[in-house]
Amino acid sequence: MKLYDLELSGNCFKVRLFCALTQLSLEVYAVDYMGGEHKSDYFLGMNPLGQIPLFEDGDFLLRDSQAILVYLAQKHVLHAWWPQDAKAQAQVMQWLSFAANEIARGPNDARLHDLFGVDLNVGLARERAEFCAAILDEHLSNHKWLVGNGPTIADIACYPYMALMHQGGVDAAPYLNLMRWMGDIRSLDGFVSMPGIE
Ligand SMILES: N[C@@H](CCC(=O)N[C@@H](CS)C(=O)NCC(=O)O)C(=O)O
Repeated sequence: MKLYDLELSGNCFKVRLFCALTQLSLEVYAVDYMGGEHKSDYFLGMNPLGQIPLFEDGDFLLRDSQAILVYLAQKHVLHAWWPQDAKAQAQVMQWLSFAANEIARGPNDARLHDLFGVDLNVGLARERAEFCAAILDEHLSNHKWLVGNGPTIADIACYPYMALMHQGGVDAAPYLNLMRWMGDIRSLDGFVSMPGIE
């Protein structure tokens, strides 16, 4: 299994982190992102969106960090991470969508502005980041994990850009339940980090 990766990408980190936590072996290929490799003809042939992460398993190609987490957990029968019960699975999906939408347009965008100089409405992105933090903080006030009694791919999908939120100018410290949850994720056996996460 191969990941077309960028070390500084929180979306790629989701896949690296999940494989580390579950001891799945992964070949990591560093895409020359600054050189535009992800927009080259050969790469667009594999992912017409021109985005990383891109995942390869034999002749199977898959884009989108959330979809990759689902594939890995289902293929490797990691049912604790991807529950098979209808309600729990749908609740995991709910948070995967939150990661792909609200978190992407909030803390992820604010970081893209501050760290990578992307021209976007950073005030709005920071407002959205605070909204994400508040939603998670409230949920985590009476749940140890996002879904059920243990970590799932929902936690892995939501964690990176919340932990990197400070790089977009938003402080997580006032959100005590969020801070507690991020600490619990860092304490998981096999946890690996990325630049920007202590
Ligand atoms: N929904 C995708 C988003 C992937 C994404 O936005 N990747 C960024 C890097 S973190 C990228 O490749 N951006 C280049 C572009 O969109 O042109 C995921 O969760 O993997």
